[in-house]
Amino acid sequence: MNRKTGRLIFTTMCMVILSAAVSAFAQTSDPKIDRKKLANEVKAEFQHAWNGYKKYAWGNDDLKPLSRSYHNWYAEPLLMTPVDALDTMYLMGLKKEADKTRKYITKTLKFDKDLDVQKFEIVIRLLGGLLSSYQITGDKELLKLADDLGARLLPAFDSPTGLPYKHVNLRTGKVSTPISNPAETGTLLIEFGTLSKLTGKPVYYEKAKRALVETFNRRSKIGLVGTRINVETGEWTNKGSHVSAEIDSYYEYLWKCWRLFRDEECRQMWEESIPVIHKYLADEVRDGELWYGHADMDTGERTRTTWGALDAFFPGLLAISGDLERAQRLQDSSFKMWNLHGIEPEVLDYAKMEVTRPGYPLRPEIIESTYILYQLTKDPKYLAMGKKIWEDFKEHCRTDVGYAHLKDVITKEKNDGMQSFVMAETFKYFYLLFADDKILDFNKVTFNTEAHPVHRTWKD
Ligand code: DMJ
Repeated sequence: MNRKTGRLIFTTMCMVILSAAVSAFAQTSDPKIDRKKLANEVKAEFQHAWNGYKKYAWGNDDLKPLSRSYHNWYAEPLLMTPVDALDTMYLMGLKKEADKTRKYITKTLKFDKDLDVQKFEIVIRLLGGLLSSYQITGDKELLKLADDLGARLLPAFDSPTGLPYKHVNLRTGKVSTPISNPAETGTLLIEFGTLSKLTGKPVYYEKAKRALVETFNRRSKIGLVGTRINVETGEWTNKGSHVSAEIDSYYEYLWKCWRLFRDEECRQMWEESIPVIHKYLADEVRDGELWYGHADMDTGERTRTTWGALDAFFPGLLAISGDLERAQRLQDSSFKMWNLHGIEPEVLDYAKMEVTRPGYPLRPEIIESTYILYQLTKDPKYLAMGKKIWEDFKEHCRTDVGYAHLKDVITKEKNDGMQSFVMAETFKYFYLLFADDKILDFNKVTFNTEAHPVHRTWKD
């Protein structure tokens, strides 16, 4: 064991002991939060949204809750909502409904289609969803589907750099859209790596790992990555650096792939990246509020003072990687953003506390971080935070047939959309926050970026 690994294990052990100590006190200390009641409420609301999907969008990708119709991403549906929702149903104990849905998926879903799909979205939602539900149920048909999908996506990696193209045709393997971003080139290894481990085919791990490393290798001299990259030349086409859209889950997978696969190179890439993020992106405003803004990847100079709904995953990532101090301060900032209008905006200028992009498409990241922080601290503050977020979410986004995006968090005007991630992530994290901790062993699970839980069931 080297010194870094030793330090890491020591820090993790301290966190576990500390969590256990506060846990005994915290679990009984707040009579106002009835976790069981809240968990049941979340489950009932998940069923409400699922029933809306079944009634008005069955067999299609997403429900449109205002027009009571449906939306498909491509010319033919790929069952985004059922696949994304399936493991949430199992975790909520909705076994009968989940079994019915699983059989429907294995009978209906086919990938031999002439569709140019966006590889990243298909990987995190469909490949991730099929693999986690396979691990939960042992249904080999789900693994077969995942293997078929994985093989059809592989041509995307055939670029001169090994960085994958953004789109690939599921039938022909034809690739398109060479301008991609770190989130799309670097958020593949949990899914492809797990597929390798479960099928015994190393090619999946190798291609996705190379894409992650090639992304890291193109960091600037000061160690930051940019927003857009050309996968044919390896040149950056947008040099904005941040932890927000188009970069976010690249960092998430550096840490999580070390955790899931014990891949030492992933840990090293994470350990080289994180101090640079703190140095150039962290920003303190007013009386010691911590936020993370945008900077130029070459000079490190501040370019924007914005934070948003997508960025709100970062406190959770800091927490699981052992930095509880920054994680808690940053989560307070996200919660401040949420409370500004009683629902968080897509983007906020934290220096001025002004909304710059007012939509809210039912994003899960803030509740994901709340759940992680509660698991690691057992501080009832996070239950209270989750309860407030849940109540606002229900009040402003619920419709008669499901949940709807908000066009504007200030006016609370709704938009006609309910993306599949609300079933995979938003309801799941709300539920896991309030439900019995025994439902899922937090110390053994790794969530992909779409909240599909993956377990290390293999031996290296
Ligand atoms: C999800 O599809 C994933 O969490 C992704 O990493 C980011 N965006 C959405 C949810 O906001």
